Amino acid sequence: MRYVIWCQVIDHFGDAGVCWRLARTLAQELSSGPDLEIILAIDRPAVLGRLVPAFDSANLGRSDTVSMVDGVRIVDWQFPALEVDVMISAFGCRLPHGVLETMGQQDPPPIWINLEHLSPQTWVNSCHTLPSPNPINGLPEVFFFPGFDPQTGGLLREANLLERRDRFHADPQARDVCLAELGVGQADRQLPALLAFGYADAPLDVLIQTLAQGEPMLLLLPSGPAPSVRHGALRVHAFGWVPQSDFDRLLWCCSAAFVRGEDSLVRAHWAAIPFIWQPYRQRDRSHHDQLDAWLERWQPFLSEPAAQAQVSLARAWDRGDRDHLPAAWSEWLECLPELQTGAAAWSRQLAAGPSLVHSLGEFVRDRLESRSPLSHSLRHSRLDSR
Ligand code: TRH
Repeated sequence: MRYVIWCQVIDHFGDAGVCWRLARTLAQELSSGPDLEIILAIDRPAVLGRLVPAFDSANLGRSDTVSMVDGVRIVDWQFPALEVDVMISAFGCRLPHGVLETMGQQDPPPIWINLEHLSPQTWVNSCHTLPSPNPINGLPEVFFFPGFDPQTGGLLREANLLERRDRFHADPQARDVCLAELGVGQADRQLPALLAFGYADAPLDVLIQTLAQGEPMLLLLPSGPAPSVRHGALRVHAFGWVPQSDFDRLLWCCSAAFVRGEDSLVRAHWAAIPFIWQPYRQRDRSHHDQLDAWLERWQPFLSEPAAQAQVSLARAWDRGDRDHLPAAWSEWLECLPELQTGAAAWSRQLAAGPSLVHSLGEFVRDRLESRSPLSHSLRHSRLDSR
């Protein structure tokens, strides 16, 4: 059973970040026996190399150098995709020339899934798994939406993630060890930590000035690395960058976070901490609508004052509203205990649903079963009952 995931990196890290997490989780949780093959074809392997240090992007494509990492075969964009059972084009990427034709000549043709971006907006619910015939090869490309509602494919979540999170919190040394690995000094490791992972237009300077006037706190920045700097009561530690496999532990050290894009948004939900999301910037400013849809989803988990505090800070951060950020931060900080309870409740509700890989595996199995008996041998694809 051969899956090929096509990843075209637009910018930043999320395209590669989501595709890698999907590929790795499929390889670990979709057990179709010895013939399972998960292949990730990526057009800018160096971006993946930043996330996955075990992957040597410089060697990809050199002669027959093949990179196998965590059960995933990583290939370059010119990969000759033959005899593929499941084709996943991530975020609607345009498949390399020739792949569309090859797919059309394959018998039976591959199941073709277009893995869409995650959106908190509810319109995705009615579009999930809708097929669209491709004009070149006539094959149905199925739009597969991750999402927050049961009518979608759910969110990427490794089977043992929440148990690992809870074990981390139960271990009195874990946070100190993790922060020490980031280069945080012993005294500063006792402080409550806040991660700020935003886009260049985020008003980080105003946030630092505001935090400097508050209670002692450790601010973690994915820049540098550089020695910690003190600003009033604030310790700012630029830790550089951690491998994607350590990003969850980074979140688990924090009492709160600012995250962005798609993958770190989902990880913050699984960390079940109070957090603010900065959506990926869109030229038509539709990221404001994305944010408002996400803020709407907080309502059932928060009282009116806490929900308003979440809206005020998220909008001030997302819009770069330097004037309102200080007051919005103070208001949010006052609601932190309730924001913590609400974040944990929403996280539990999201975790009660099937993970994206589970939904994807079920969808593929149903499609194969609806085919001719020929595919009976493929029916052994199954998901561990995790
Ligand atoms: O980097 P991003 O802004 O990626 C964006 C979004 O995914 C957006 O939806 C997409 O359209 C655009 O790329 C092209 O944010 P995101 O999605 O959180 O991805 C960041 C990845 O980087 C995520 O997998 C976490 C990882 N990461 C690390 O591995 N180490 C780190 O130190 C940090 C801070 C992040």
